[in-house]
Amino acid sequence: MSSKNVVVAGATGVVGQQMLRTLEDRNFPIASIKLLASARSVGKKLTFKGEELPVELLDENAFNGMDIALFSAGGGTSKTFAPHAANAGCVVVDNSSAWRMDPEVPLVVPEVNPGDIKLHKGIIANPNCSTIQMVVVLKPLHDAATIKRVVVSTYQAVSGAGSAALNEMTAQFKSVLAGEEPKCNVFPVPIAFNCLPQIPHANAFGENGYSSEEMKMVNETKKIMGDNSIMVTATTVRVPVHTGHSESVNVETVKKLSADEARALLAAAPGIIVQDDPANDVFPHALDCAGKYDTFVGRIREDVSHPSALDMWIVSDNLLKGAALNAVQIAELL
Ligand code: 25A
Ligand code: L14
Repeated sequence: MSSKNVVVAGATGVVGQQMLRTLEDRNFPIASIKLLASARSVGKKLTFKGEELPVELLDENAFNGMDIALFSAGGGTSKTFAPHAANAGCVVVDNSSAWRMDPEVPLVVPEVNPGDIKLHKGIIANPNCSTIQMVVVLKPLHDAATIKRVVVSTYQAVSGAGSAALNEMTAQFKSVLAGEEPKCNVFPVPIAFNCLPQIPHANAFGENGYSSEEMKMVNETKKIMGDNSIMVTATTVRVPVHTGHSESVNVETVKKLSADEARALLAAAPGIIVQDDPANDVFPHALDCAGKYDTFVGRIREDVSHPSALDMWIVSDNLLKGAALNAVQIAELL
């Protein structure tokens, strides 16, 4: 792979920071790197490979001469600036929801549909975090037994909502433990000592009663798996965890899979670690999965209420496989 001129747009954010660490850690071949953010961060310094680099302003001209742009600066920023980057000859890997369902834009998880990358016209979308870790596990099951329907409930970490949300949770825990009233700015109600069935935290719900996060899981799963017949229903919940999304997933298949068959299929699939020895209390936990690249699956069992369905527990780092790592893997394939 020849060295590339790489842009990280949104470099100061929680995902942008993980993009830098992932590019370093995987030794991505970099000729030059440019770190972009909004005006309030211009002049800040970030380190990359031991070097201090200045944060520059994300504007229309920032992409000239660059090869790959990793975007994680929110949907509005991507909508405005990704086309400028693409016109400047950059391939954009966009982590926001702005372009994911655009029929011209491939939506890629390298373990599932790497071939779709070739169809890009300058922008490739990185899927929603909860969807990525789920489809990594669904893919080998679908190939072996054809998935009919998926019922998922998520337990999503606060880091998904950005650094201001993490700071708010920490402050709320301290307040409550000190016997004071927790203050809310980011979340509408306290996230500390609570569960919020509302993601995102503002304007979450559509006319059908689903939140936009839930409908992302429904729609993005079909697009990534390349199969519109897969039925998905989701309930997405924010829990007071720092990093690592957990998911309870029920998968109904055309052909019956035993729990042992599913474990064998998943153990052989890329990007997955089966952690499933409940007799010895071995199954995935968010705390252990944070900072790791893999998707972890356990509690695999045959659904006692259905002749051909499995229940399982899927955990992965929402900032890595759910965001930064998946984007860097796409860049590696490019
Ligand atoms: O619109 P969406 O798609 O729903 O995305 C909304 C937010 O979700 C995060 C990301 O926040 C995004 O802004 N996000 C997106 N995809 C995600 C994923 N898969 C995801 N989170 C988890 N998983 P973030 O905090 O990770 O990163 C924000 C970055 O974007 C830069 N940015 C924002 N607007 C920009 C822009 N860059 C250029 N032009 C714009 N118009 C942002 O830079 C950051 O790098 P910044 O300079 O605005 O912020 C620098 C520091 O300021 C802190 N901060 C953020 N918001 C506030 C704030 N401080 C005070 N008040 C705030 N409201 C941040 O901590 C940041 O470090
Ligand atoms: O679609 O946990 O990538 O708030 C990023 C933020 C999904 C939700 C996305 C969060 C969103 C996520």
